[in-house]
Amino acid sequence: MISRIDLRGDALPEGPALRDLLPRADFDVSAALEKVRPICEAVHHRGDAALIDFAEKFDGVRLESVRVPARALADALAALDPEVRAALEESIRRARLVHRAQRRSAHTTQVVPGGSVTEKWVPVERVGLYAPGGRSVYPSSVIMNVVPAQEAGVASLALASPPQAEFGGLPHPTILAACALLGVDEVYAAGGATAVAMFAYGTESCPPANMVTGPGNIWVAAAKRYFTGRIGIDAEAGPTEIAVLADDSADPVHVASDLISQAEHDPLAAAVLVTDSVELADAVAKELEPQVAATKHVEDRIRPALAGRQSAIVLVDGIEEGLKVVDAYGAEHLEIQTADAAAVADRVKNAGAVFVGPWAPVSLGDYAAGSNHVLPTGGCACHSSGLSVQSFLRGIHIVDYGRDALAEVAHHVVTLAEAEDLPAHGAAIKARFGWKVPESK
Ligand code: HSO
Ligand code: ZN
Repeated sequence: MISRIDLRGDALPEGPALRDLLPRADFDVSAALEKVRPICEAVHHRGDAALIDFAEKFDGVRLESVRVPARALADALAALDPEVRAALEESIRRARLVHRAQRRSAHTTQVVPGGSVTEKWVPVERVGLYAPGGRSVYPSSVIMNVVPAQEAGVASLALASPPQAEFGGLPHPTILAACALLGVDEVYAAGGATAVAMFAYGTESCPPANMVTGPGNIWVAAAKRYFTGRIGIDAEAGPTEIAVLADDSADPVHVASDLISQAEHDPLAAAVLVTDSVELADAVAKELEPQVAATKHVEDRIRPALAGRQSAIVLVDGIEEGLKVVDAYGAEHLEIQTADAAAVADRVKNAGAVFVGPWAPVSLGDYAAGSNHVLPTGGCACHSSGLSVQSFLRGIHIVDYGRDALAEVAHHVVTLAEAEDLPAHGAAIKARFGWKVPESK
């Protein structure tokens, strides 16, 4: 069901050459870009009317309005299963604890007497959050997007999720209930690229947003790319990934169940085990069969995900080599199931999130560790972080210099302006000192 890549024996290649040996899904956002362009432009030109037409075409339901009435949110919360409600509340509580601690306060550096630079952190004013519908109705993702934005102090938060024909054109009730629990009352029934376009351009019923975040399929990723530069985005989320770095101390039953847990998301989901133990590799491969057979979503997602070219068991000579492999891969989620897992985890450089030891499976992080589950995929963990309070803040430098402080450095500024052939830059300094460069102290 899952292929094997044997990297034992020879020394591992470095950097990109190593990455090329590792499995990864095809997720070609640029090809999808051309398809979303007309959709985005239709929303630009026809606003709500285009959203309503697209809902009819893609979701099979004619909407009266794209804005979800407040009543529908209250009804969804009232109808929510009390156990689901309690679990969502606990998830929110833990996420708030972790994200609140990420807040940043302003910091002033006194560069010289009378000359300072303050970095202050200002939340993005208005954010549009996207929650997928269809196969992935995840109230947990609503929490993971809303909590950091709220903790960052974003004043205006709106959420969009596809209209569902079976719920009379409203987004899925659990999404609405999660919004109600989080205090998000501005919700729209719009899906995929149309929702991103709605937030980017604004329509009659939805004011434009400065930033759009949230997971989604390739169309959502393509729409985010289409608007990059016009609005802020979190990331172009690709299919979910789990990598497990394990030695012979790992329990194959746990490793197999964790690989399957993320394969459950999508036929393109990636499940990668990196191990120096052939015994563990054999045991996990064997264990996958009965566990897969016993679960749901088998033929449509799990089997194709595990059998796909994006998943594999990678054999390495030792945990040292394993660390090189997982760093080259840069997984969205990385589990360390080795002896002394904390020490190994400490050495990881590239991963969206690291899960340490046998009691921290990715499923915990998906719902209730307090960590965020919107994480970089497709190797983007090598340069990007998961969603956090920081994602919704802008750092602004406040430059405050008095006369003496400017005079002290004026000579250097004028010198650099001349070196760059920008005499008017230098003149802006000289003008303040009777058109002369003040003597440096
Ligand atoms: N593992 C997914 C998030 C998720 N899991 C939502 C369950 N629900 C991507 O990190
Ligand atoms: Zn998940």
